[in-house]
Amino acid sequence: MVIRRMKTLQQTLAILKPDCVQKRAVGQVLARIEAADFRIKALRMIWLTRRMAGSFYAIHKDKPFYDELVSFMTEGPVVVAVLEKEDAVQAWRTLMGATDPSKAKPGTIRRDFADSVSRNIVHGSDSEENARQEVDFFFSRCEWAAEDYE
Ligand code: IDP
Ligand code: MG
Repeated sequence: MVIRRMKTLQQTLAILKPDCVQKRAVGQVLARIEAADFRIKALRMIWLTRRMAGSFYAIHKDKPFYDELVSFMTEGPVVVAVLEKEDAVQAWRTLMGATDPSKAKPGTIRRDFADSVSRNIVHGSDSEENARQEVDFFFSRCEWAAEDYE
């Protein structure tokens, strides 16, 4: 008899931003991710160039906070990760909390660790399509697309 798993796993991209690394909160944030039942499929620390950060956030290039955002994202290294779980895109955004930490729900990562709407500790993809693009921006498929390893 063949037992098939009915769950549809989804992947999303997480970034632990420079403020997260500076606060030495990487371990605590990763622990929350794992406690929330995500599987970490790929993980890397990288110091973004202005070109990379600007390109990653190109969707915001006309926003008043774009220059501030690029400067912030390049002020130190970040940790990028592919997270996998059922409905991962929404689940990771829920765990992160609202963009503005003062509006984020208690118990969310941004509420507990972030200082402001600009320095808000973590990034998460906002749709399945953007998640695919953002994962591809940082990782080669061969780094994380392997079959389940459990
Ligand atoms: P998100 O990270 O919750 O998806 P976005 O609206 O996509 O929020 O904004 C991207 C990032 O730009 C935010 O996480 C934050 O770092 C920064 N940002 C957003 N809004 C503001 C703002 O009003 N002032 C300064 N920085 C902002
Ligand atoms: Mg966004």
